Amino acid sequence: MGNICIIGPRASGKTTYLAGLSYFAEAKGSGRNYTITPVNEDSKELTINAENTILQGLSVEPTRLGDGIQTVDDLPYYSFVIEANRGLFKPKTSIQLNVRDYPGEVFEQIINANEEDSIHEEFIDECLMSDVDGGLLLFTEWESSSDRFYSQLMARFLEMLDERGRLHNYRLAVAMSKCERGEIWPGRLDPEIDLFGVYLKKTLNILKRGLPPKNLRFFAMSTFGVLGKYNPRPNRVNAFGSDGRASILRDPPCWNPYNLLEPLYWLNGS
Ligand SMILES: Nc1nc2c(ncn2[C@@H]2O[C@H](COP(=O)(O)OP(=O)(O)O)[C@@H](O)[C@H]2O)c(=O)[nH]1
Ligand SMILES: [Mg+2]
Repeated sequence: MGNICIIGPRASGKTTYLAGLSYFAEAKGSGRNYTITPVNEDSKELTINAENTILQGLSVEPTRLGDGIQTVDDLPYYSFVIEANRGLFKPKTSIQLNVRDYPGEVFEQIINANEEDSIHEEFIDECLMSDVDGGLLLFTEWESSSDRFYSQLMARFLEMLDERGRLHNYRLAVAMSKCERGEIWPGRLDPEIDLFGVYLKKTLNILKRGLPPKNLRFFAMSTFGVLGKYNPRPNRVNAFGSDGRASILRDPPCWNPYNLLEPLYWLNGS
């Protein structure tokens, strides 16, 4: 059973992804082949709110630095166990998913963090602890103008892996989230070439140069998915959630999230 953490900049879809994982496991007719069990208070609450998050856009209030947050213990921590049945001849997979709900800016600011910023240090220490097998990194902007920023972030992240002796023993699943968006949906089939290789070339190159190929893989994911196999219209609409604009599921009976579990299986080495 491996420990996996989830990281990503602001609004990359981390909370929605976790809500989607727990709600999809319950959704009628989803043909789910996994169970997800919340194992602490924060994750139980997230599970209770999952339906509202996905159907009404009432996502958990975004956490902002400065709201009295001094240390990582002031931030929610979600802990789940996922058990998946992947087919008749495959062993059951068991995954321990631990996610500290960091405000995205903690991740975004690793570039400028200095030694007094203990929260950045704690964040990175927690994500790169020796009993963490790997991380799922969610990116959301594909426009080429984001490439410069993402590549700087990744250069710093690789340095931090190196400082902690994790450069050769940390798996990194790099995912483009919200991939049901029309412009990028066709690129989901080979995201390394058709998404990262086209829009985020610098980011791709820095990662490929820095990490052993066996520890790096690119994914495309979407918590909402599209309306059908032959109907590539996004299964999402805009709504007003607690946090202003939010996306919600457009047609719940047709819900088919894309690649929710695949990055976790790969990170888990199964
Ligand atoms: N189009 C689309 N929007 C999404 C998806 N997942 C999340 N979002 C939206 O992206 C915004 C940020 O999501 P959130 O989960 O709060 O991001 P976080 O800050 O990384 O936790 C919200 O408006 C979500 O409704 C997705 O799969 N597709
Ligand atoms: Mg969040």
